Amino acid sequence: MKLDAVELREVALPLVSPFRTSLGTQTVRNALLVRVLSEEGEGWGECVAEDEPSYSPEYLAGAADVIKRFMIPALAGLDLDPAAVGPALGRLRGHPMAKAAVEMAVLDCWLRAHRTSLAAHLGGVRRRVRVGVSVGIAESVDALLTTVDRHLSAGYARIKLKIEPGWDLEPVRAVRETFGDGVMLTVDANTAYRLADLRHLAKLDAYGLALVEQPFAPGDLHAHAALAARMDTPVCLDESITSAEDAAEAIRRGACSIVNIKPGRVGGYLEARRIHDLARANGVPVWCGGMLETGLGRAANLALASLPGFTLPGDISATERYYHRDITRPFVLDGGEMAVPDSPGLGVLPEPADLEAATTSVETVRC
Ligand code: OSB
Ligand code: MG
Repeated sequence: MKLDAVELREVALPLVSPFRTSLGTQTVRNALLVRVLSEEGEGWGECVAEDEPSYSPEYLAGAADVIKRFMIPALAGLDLDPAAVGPALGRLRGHPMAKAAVEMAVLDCWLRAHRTSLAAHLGGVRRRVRVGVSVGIAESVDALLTTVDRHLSAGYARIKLKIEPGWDLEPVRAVRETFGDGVMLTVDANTAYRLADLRHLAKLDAYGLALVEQPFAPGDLHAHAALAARMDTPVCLDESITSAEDAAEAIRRGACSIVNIKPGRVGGYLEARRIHDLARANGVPVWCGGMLETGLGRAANLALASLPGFTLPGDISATERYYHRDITRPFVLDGGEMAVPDSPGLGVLPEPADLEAATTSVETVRC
């Protein structure tokens, strides 16, 4: 298929409640949507870059620029299928989130034309997947317990607590003591610690966590391996893993025994599947991370999470946990699980009125 035009659209979705991590506080999700138009029809992608380059070096305005300036010209005129996008953009270094958004839009368009769902295309084996919720740093332990109680009552299969120095052992202990050993509990530090904190972090072993996610800087595999060697709790990497090669290296060095896979961070759903395959071949469990996606990214993440190696619940929560009004139909939680879309492509489209209401800018680039 050939691209006729690409539409770049920014949307602003106010969050139901502020989301605080060791990197900062978010109250609105500004997202960049990529819509490809071809003779075969349309396809939608979502770029998970955030406003500021804090979680990753990418940021929303930069992603829109690199797509417009370099990626669309690199694809224009080519006879594309989804697997051709990565190689066609291969000479552009970095920018995995921008690449992932473009590939996602081509995947959606191509799969719609071929009447195939993303889950089927990727090799999904489940119609429903278990999901968890990522809980931000709270004002107080009491406020945290109220929030966790609400999510457990809703039926979430796992609770992830954001931590940072000064907000770690105490909130984790309080949640464990209040809700008991039956709750699957994890923590995510978003790189907030240093090697000197190793002894402190190892105290988390007392709370039966399913994993500790990304305590150290993205490039510091050494610190993660050192922690893994002295902790019983499995170490999981998020920010450190930007490709299948990274994942292989981290596993080989003992820096993680679980991998958080986010398609945006690794350059797309096809690279995400490669990491899944590699991890599975090494007996390493994976789970699908989240970036406060709109319903488009949520639909695609559910498809990815239906692959056999995704054995831990993902950060794919119901729409109501993020937004009062999303741009697609709402996704709902049912018995700790969510349904994997099974219609062609992503299986969802933006609802025109909701999309209009959220849109802050649109630009069409002809190919
Ligand atoms: O580290 O997993 C993370 C959101 C934005 C940036 C980084 C992260 C997160 C989350 C949210 O934890 C997960 C979700 O989308 O529910
Ligand atoms: Mg994380």
